[in-house]
Amino acid sequence: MVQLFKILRTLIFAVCGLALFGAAVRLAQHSPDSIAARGANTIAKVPEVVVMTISNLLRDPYAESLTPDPSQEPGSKGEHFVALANHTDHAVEGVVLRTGMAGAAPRKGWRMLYGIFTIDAKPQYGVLVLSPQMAIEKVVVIDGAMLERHHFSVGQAPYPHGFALLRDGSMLMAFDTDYTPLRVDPCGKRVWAGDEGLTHAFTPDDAQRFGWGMGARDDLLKVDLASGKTVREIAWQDIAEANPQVSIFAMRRMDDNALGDNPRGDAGRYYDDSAHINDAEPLPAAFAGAFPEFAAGDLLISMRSLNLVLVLDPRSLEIKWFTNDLTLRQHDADWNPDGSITVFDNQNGRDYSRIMRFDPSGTKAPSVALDGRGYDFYSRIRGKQQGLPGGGFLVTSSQQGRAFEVDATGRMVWELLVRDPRNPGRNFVLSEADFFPSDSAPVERNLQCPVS
Ligand SMILES: [Ca+2]
Ligand SMILES: [Ca+2]
Repeated sequence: MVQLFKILRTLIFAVCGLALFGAAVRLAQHSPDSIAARGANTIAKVPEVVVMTISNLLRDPYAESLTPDPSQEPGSKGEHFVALANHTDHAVEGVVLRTGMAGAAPRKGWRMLYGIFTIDAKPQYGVLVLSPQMAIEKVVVIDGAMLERHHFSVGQAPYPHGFALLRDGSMLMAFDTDYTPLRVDPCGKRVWAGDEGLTHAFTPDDAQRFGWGMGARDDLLKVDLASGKTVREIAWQDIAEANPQVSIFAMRRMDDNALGDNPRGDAGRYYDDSAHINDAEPLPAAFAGAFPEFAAGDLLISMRSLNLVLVLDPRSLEIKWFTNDLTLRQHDADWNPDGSITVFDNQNGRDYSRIMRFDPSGTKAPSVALDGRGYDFYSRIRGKQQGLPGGGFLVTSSQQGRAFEVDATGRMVWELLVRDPRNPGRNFVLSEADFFPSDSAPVERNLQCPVS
């Protein structure tokens, strides 16, 4: 009898739960922002989270972040790499360096690496802070418990992506696959997890009040850096509609010959991943004088699917400049203090990647600023580039698990690989390496809390 009562009670609870869920779904159609709608949305995602959690338990979550080690591939010259000096209490394995090429010395300055590293005998997301002597001075471990997806704690993300060091020494971090971004203080503690998933780069504005990232809907998101809350969304379709004279967006639109008819205004829908925005970077006021065509705060945007790099006024959505005929599935467009724009040109599907330089004033023709053929440089997807003071580049060749620096004369000065000690011949994909001057105040603030 007691057993029957328990079964009946469970059934009644289940029916009530289903009825409530159904009511919430109906309400969601009328008021998508209501608490009931958000609750229904969260419940609807439970099966997906359960499947993801089980699959994460069954497979190596880092498997898809591994990539061939270029130094172990056929045809490699077999250069000698050595482990980085490590002044921290953490054991760091697999991060190896070679220097002293052609007598060149590394430029004086700090570097930060953001990616997956073997820390304390297991793969972990982290930030390594390298001294001007290229020694590891600090390790920030990003505990998987900090990561969230759809407001659930998930443990692992496939790939850490955008990174930025803020003036107070805290760090912005983005991950792929709509995991929420993080702000992490210099002591490695989470300040916040954002309210929306971000992918790719995550770039603060001048005041560091807001940051720009890319959302899961292939949109631009403006995020309040004090709270992690999204305050504005710009869909790529909004940009296309505001600029009907720029027909590039229609390249990813399906159309129909409509034989026997001649319809107007029937623009078809777009292919999936039509824009694939991967970078949005506000023009710093300090550089604005070098770009008279633009205003501080204008966004330099890369849209991978369209081979398109453009400058957008985020207020009016006017496209002020664009190029789409030289780069191929590019990433990381940067403003430079000399008035040029450089772009990490993946050249996806070809043999080598490169860095292109554009002069938006039109005075100088576009040029190849760094030709990957001289450096065995190829990253089919992803990648970061940073112009260095005095010339040269710091290049993150993500799909080689590699970073290298080239001086103003084109000499490679150092080269670093992130190997996976568990898998000889395989490297961890490296998200980003950033250079900072020796007297960088944000780096000093970051180092004030030595987490190791
Ligand atoms: Ca950039
Ligand atoms: Ca960059």
